[in-house]
Amino acid sequence: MQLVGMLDSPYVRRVAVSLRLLELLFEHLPLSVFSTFEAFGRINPVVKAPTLVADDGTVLMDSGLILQWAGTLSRHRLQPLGGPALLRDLRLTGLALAACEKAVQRVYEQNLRPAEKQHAPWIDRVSGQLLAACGQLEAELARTPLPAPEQAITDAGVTIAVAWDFMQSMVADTVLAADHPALAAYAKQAERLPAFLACPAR
Ligand SMILES: N[C@@H](CCC(=O)N[C@@H](CS)C(=O)NCC(=O)O)C(=O)O
Repeated sequence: MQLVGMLDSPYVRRVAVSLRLLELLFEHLPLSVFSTFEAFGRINPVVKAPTLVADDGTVLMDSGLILQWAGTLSRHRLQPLGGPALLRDLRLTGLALAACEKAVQRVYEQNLRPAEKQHAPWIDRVSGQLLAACGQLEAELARTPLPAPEQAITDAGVTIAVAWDFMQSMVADTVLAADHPALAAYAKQAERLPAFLACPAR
């Protein structure tokens, strides 16, 4: 199978790291949704990253759906089987994905629109949502830490770590590391895992 997209996207990196943790072989095609829009569109006309081209040629989008499919191909699991552990993992994953989405929206608003067309109320709204997601994540990790990533990293752990790296690279002026010590500490540990080291964002 082929994974299409750049690792500076937290969603692409989420999938790449997870495929490695699941011990699934894949070819990585680092195409950009911006600078190589047309080449990307020849593989997936919708031009969404990540895109997975499955072994039978099916073109699949959305990191969560790709991971759902990948999970069926592996003997490993990245999510608890059920019960409160799964519920917590899904909640933390949802918060981390919301943080990614709001950070990406902020970046697109500020980097893709001409300055005179930027809408301050929208930027404020998105920044508030971004901080809300990070604040909830920080509070939950501070109250009940996740297991050390080298012991048992789950989908939530992977998603939190890639989200943190992306936010620190793109919106660190808003999401201050000093205000999120539990998130920063967890992500730092996760980034030392071989699966993360093999998928550098930059
Ligand atoms: N919910 C999607 C979000 C993916 C996403 O928004 N990817 C961005 C790159 S970070 C993208 O494809 N942007 C181009 C576009 O939306 O036109 C997922 O989890 O895969």
